[in-house]
Amino acid sequence: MSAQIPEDLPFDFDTDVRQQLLNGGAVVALESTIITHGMPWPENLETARAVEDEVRKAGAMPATIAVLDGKVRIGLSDQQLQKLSQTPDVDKLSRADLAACIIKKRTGSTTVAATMLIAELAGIKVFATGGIGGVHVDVNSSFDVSTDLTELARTSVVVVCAGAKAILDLPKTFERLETYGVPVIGWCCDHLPAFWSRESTIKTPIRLDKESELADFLAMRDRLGIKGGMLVCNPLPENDEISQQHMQKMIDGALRSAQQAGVSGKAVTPYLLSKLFDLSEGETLRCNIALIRNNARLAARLAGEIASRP
Ligand code: PSU
Ligand code: MN
Repeated sequence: MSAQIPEDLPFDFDTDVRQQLLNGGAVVALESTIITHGMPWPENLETARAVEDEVRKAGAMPATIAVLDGKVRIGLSDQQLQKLSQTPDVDKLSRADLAACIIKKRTGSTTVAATMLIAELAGIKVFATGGIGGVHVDVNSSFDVSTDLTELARTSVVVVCAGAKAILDLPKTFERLETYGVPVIGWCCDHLPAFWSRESTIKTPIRLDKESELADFLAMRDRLGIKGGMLVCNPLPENDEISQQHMQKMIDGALRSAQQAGVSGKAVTPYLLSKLFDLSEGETLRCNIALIRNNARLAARLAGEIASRP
């Protein structure tokens, strides 16, 4: 089914992405906070390119989303990708900050929440990321819960990830998603993945094994008029995982050091990811790259299946 391009919105579509959407072809949205705040240079740029290639090789069109000098870009050129990956002090945009960044003509990268919001407006149904944000372990004192969860509750986009980042309180994160009525799908697994590790102790609420099942599920939700996002949790390949035990020791160390340094708010997740990179001597980054590529491949196949339906 061919889509309509929302011409009245302040969006700049990449020409290929626009054409693909008009043709009703498969498009996969990609976020940009992982480029600016999630990975160091030059791995951030290499990964952004590799992820786009994975989507293309699997037969879909990648659309990396960011705000560049106040313009919402749906699909970045290689030059724009290069520039963004080397620009310091880029804003980290969530639902709350998006409009302000546009009117102030600033440059910002989009988190899962902001990317979902823009993808839905642009008519893109599938989105691939590494891991979503969620409930932080110190939630009782910090009240820190990622907007990614509320966005999943309200915005109708399929988000493919390797679970929530394991720096979080995973049981509380999935409890919250259940409260919000967000379907959490374990892709070919009985226990949900824990980002760097293939498995957590949390049982998969809904297990799916085939692309066609996911498309049927989505179509049935549409028929029932159920709005909101879905989370597809895709365990990373076996050879790329870091064992849960080994990860937990490093996560505890990173959390202690964040507390000592007094890090709070938007800075917490980037701080923890970079601390883990140091503690693991680069292993967590290698793993993060493998899992996002893996998610991009699955997202492209799902987008293809969904686009093939009338
Ligand atoms: N996935 C990754 N690395 C990241 C992120 C996701 O592999 O850096 C980003 C996403 O943009 C996500 C954000 O929305 O981390 C969560 O930030 P916070 O916990 O501050 O909501
Ligand atoms: Mn937060």
